[in-house]
Amino acid sequence: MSKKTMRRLLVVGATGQIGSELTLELRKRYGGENVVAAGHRRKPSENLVSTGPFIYLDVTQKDDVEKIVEDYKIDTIYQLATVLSAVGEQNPQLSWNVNMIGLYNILEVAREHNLVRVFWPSSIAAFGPETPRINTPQDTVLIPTTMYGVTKVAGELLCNYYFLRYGLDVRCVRYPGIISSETPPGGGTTDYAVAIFYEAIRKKRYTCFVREDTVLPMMYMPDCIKGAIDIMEADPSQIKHHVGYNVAGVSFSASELAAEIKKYIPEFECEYKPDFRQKIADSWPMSLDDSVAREEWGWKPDHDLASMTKDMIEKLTKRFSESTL
Ligand code: AKB
Repeated sequence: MSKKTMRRLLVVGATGQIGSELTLELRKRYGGENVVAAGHRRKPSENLVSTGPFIYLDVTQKDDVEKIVEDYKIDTIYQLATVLSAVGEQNPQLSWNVNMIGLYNILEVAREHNLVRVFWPSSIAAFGPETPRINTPQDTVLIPTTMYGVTKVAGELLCNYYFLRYGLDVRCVRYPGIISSETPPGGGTTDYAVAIFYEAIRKKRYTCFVREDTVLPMMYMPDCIKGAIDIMEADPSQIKHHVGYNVAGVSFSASELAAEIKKYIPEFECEYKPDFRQKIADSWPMSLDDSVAREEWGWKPDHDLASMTKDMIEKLTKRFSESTL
């Protein structure tokens, strides 16, 4: 840990898929009052509101970001507010504004207020069709063809610039698709791998928007949270890349996931009707080489396809049975 330690944390995008679970985990570690949750569009869960401060924030408004940092004496920010790939292709201007202006505001406020550390997730969307798709290296071609991907590459470069120019300790990982049972993602290409569980349990059928042979890198939420916390708690001497670290979880095709779910729900039927998201998926890696993250700060995922599927089915089945009581 550096001489400056993280004490007062702000999670921007706290009502989103990753933010909602990361905030609760951070509150367990650092204390509820010390972790301020900021959300924008989605209504916060009861849990998020009852375990610590919650505030509405539009990350594109720098003055509002600054006010929270000053009011709550924030020293560390997790910036998770983003417009994902599929929605970003429907509204590229919105994607640029939220993703780039939002990140720029966070970095500027962090610089001006001399914050200890910033976390910002890049994504496999930073890669493009010219990138090697199997075991994609850490340092490789970054020419994405989606606006979301463009904002991820530009964001990585911006974070690196703030580190080199201002010494801001900003840390990034390139997340694969994230699979989780608490808060659904919204507007991503990898969302099929979450929706398939909800539909398999509720309707025993799912129409998948990518082809059955589409292989993408994915990660289960507990590994995603672990990655965010481990990289932020690593000693600064361990962090040599201030652009995104590749972090791999598990890679599988859509039909392999459907087959794994069928082991628990034998009557489950999946059909495949690829739409515009297929082209996005085809431009992304199938698997990642995350050896640099493993070597530098000890990254190691815990979940594979089998353990993730079992846990997802158990958690969602329990939740749905409780909500129909
Ligand atoms: C998306 O599908 O847009 C995201 C991502 C891979 O960053 N889940």
